[in-house]
Amino acid sequence: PKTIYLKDYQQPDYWIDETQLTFELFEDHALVHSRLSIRLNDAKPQAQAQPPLVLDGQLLELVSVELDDQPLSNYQVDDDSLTLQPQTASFALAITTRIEPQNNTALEGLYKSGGMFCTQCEAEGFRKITYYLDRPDVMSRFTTTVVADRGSYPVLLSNGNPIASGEHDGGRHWISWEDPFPKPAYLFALVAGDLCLLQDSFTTMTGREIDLRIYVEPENREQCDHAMDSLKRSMRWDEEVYGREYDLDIFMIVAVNDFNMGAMENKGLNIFNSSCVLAQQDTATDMAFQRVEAVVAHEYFHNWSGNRVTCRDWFQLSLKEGFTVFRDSEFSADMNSRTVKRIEDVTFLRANQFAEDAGPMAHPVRPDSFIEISNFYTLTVYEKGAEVVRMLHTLLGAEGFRKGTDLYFERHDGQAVTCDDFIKALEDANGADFSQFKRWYSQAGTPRLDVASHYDAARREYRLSFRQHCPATPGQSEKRPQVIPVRMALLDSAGQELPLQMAGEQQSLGNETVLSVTEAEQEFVFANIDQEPLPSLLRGFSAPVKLSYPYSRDDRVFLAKHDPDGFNRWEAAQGLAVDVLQGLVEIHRAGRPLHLDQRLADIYRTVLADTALDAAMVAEIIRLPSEAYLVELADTAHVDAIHFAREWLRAELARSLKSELQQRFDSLQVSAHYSADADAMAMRSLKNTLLGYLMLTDDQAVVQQCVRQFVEADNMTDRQAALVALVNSPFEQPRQAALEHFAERWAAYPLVMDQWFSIQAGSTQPGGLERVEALMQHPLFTLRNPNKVRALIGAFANQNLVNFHRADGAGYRFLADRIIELDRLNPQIAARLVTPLSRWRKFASDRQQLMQQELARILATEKLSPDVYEVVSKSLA
Ligand code: HT7
Ligand code: ZN
Repeated sequence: PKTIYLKDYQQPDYWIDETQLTFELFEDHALVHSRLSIRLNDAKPQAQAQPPLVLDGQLLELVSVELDDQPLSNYQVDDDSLTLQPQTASFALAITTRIEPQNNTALEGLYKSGGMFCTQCEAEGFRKITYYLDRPDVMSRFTTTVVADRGSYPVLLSNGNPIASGEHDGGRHWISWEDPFPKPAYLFALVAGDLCLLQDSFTTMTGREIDLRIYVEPENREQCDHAMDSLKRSMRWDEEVYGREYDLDIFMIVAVNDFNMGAMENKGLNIFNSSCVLAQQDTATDMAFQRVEAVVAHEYFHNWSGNRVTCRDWFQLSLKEGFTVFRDSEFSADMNSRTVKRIEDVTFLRANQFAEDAGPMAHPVRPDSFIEISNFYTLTVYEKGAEVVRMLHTLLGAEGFRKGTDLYFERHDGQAVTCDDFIKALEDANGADFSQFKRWYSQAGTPRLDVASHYDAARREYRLSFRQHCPATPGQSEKRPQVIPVRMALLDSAGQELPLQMAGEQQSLGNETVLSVTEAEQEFVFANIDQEPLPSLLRGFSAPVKLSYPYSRDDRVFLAKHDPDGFNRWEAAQGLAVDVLQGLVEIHRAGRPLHLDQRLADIYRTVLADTALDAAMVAEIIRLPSEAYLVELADTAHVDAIHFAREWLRAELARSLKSELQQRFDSLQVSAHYSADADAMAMRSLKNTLLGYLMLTDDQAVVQQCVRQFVEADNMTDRQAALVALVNSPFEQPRQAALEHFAERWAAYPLVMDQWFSIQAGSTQPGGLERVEALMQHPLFTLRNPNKVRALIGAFANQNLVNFHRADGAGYRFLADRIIELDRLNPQIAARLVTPLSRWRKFASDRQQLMQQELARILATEKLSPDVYEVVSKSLA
């Protein structure tokens, strides 16, 4: 497979001004007729008289080609392209291709999900529909006609507004759609199916009435209200916070069951994985509700950050994804608890993106090269990209950032641009210079920021010394210092923030400031400090770095109890828990007995008694760091010891705090009727975290309480939490009974059954692999549905570390077999499953060998897709 480089980017030789498509859909094939108005790109210096036109196309049967209405036979076709030699600077090209959507298991291009036709064109799926200049800098006005049997496919949708419809013989009908906004082919969409409609409307800030539509399969009709509410709130928020108004008359969302990712922002016709649309008290957890809200917002926000202003090439993917993730996380923070949302995001980033940044697939937010672009829809491009935008927001302040985004949208509306263009707009609007900052886009790896302090009582000065270092990553051995904004405060012995003033400067900085660390080594000296303070550093996780300051355990206890900044209170408790756990892992490995550090129990006791503190915050503070995060932090991760130490600590905390846990749990039982608001969700989050601890106390009364909650819950959050607790417990009888009951009750609900698979796949009880192998045979399991693959195989390999990393390597063998099998059906999903094996360098040498062996076996497989080839070969390099 060929590597593509950013440095090789060139403008296209031709533009496509108009794209007229007609789809004739049948059960065993589809005919795609395209008529393209093409024009030579005269801004591009040409080496020869007129360059050939090379259209992208894959897995297509070419039926006919006409140039300016004359049949053409002088062209070349290979596996990836159609090449012809035009003689004029502008011309019309008509192409007919034949494809087989019903056999498309890769879910890229036009495919069938159940009884419905749908498309997924990002990044390079359009070339599986017809020959085209399938690159994001070629933007065209699309008109699409869909023809299909009226009985089976009464609903026919595409981008834009419907402009005409009619009947054909034989029960077939057609509808034409016109999208007035030029767009790249990756934003094209088509849906045909027997769908029911939830309809609403939204009045924009200039008084335009937008028709909002959510299409789902009839049995899901009752589960769309939350998505619709989320959509309306997103539309209002984007007007208020970014001044962005929706631009078409209709906005449509369609839910499909088979989808490779969460959703897709096609212009005016978003296609969603049903897991990101459907949410109802009885079937969806609070987490699912929040995910629906976030994904609906994310896709909607793309209408400006992605569609109106799009990417010049796929190396710029974070231009739209990093920015849009930042936008959706700020939206969620405004809709729910800001601090809790930040804690969730940071927890996720540190356990997962930091691991990616330290692994063989590490790449900059703007990658320099790729083999298969689908492999670069990564946590680095999305989540780290969002952190980079967040730092820009921090550096400019909300107002400056808004001035910058206003200029960006105004200057680049209708264009395909780069990350540099985004930065330039922020610079120009604010008179700022981000030339050094831009290293965040080009350097991979997570910087370390080591901080030391010195207090000079005589001079009343406090000095913070920073040293930054970014480890080598594949292809980048040397790194230059980055701009690291450190939001911070200094606390006195009562936990009060001290007024800040830099030595030698008159200006008062208030009680909190943002230090810009730009050098490899840099010092900041604060004046007029009367006693040695304790620093509260990197508040709100103001930069995606690994900060290290020599806090003692007592310092962390102090910060956990007194830091006025909620995020850093949580951070201090986490830091203490990490320190305690790392100590326990070592003690356990040395064969010595474990003891509970009472300081951790003391913090937990204090927050459990604090009824004024947001219940969701209490839940976050008493949640121990995940095994995955402990693996990421370790130089060599000893999975069994990590698991043992963490479980031991959980059980020990549960025993020590039994009465406090039970008391708080009981106090939350009285909560009245179900509600999906933030407070009710916070209560459930805490209640179920407490239940998880209480179940470790070997108390039959608690087991009964858990069973009761499972049976009597009036919502899926509580029911699922009880099931998780039972499935992870040693109590065979109630566990089996609950699993059977659940499967019987929810067999007809695929998304609920995904949870059932996932909970079992994640169970750390012994015999995990055998359970997963048995579940693969379950009639509802299929490798063809990405949600099922993620629920069972993904959950096992990513979340069940002790069972996956079995010493005999059977977990690795199982995963490699599934990757090989799945690669023939769906390469994108197969490639994503490689991640846990790719991290082999993290583990002890016996595991390393076994994992490498399986990677080598995958690499030796015949006809491997470029997707899997890229990830596996880079993992072994
Ligand atoms: N922009 C969308 C990306 C996407 C995608 C990429 C590759 C393969 C399948 C896909 N489905 C959706 C999603 C988003 O970030 O909004
Ligand atoms: Zn996105």
